[in-house]
Amino acid sequence: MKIKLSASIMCANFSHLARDIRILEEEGVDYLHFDIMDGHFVSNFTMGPGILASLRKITNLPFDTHLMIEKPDRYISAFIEAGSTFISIHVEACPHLDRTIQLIKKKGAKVRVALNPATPLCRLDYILEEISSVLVMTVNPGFASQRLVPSTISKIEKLKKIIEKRALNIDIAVDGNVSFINAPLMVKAGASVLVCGSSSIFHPELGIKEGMAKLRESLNL
Ligand code: S6P
Ligand code: MG
Repeated sequence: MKIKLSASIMCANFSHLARDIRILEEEGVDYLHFDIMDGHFVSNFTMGPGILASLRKITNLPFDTHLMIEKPDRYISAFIEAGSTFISIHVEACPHLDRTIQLIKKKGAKVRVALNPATPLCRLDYILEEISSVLVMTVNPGFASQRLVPSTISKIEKLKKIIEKRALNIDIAVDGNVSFINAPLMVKAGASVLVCGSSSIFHPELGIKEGMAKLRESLNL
């Protein structure tokens, strides 16, 4: 599968968002990743649908929206109307997971189902045919600049085998500490969508262009 890069906007410079998005477009990223946090499912706060709607006017890049919120059903329509192409929901926040998946599809977006590092793959058993991708959290959600949870690499490998065995066309997306060192390991394990934040594209010691070049070099892209 082609490797797709999803730029984590949470790690961009919020006082220069339009400028950063222009650079990301020039650099050929595939998606913009929006981390939505409500102070409950995770302890941090980030942004709401208004910010996405306003950025929707300045770019055609697909929006990859990651809901780290309680009761996500309440806000799915708002984030799709704000321009999201993909909606990620956490199994840990969805007691009626199939219903939430069907709601996203009915509203016209593609579904990614996200798993925290300690959540087992068997939570996907009965919904895998219904979704376009799985988001494997490779850090505990809530914050940028964390260290990889090492057991998530074998989790990606196991998920890849399950997808192949069931002959599905599903992307494995990975989110958290996708660094120049970890990214190739994640891709080797089976990941095809990389969420890129402060460990690569928005590395604090590099500009976006240098971060992209270094990431591409590490992946031979
Ligand atoms: C974490 C969030 C992520 C981060 C991204 C940051 O809760 O879902 O999308 O924004 O992982 O990247 P990094 O390279 O700082 O871990
Ligand atoms: Mg995320």
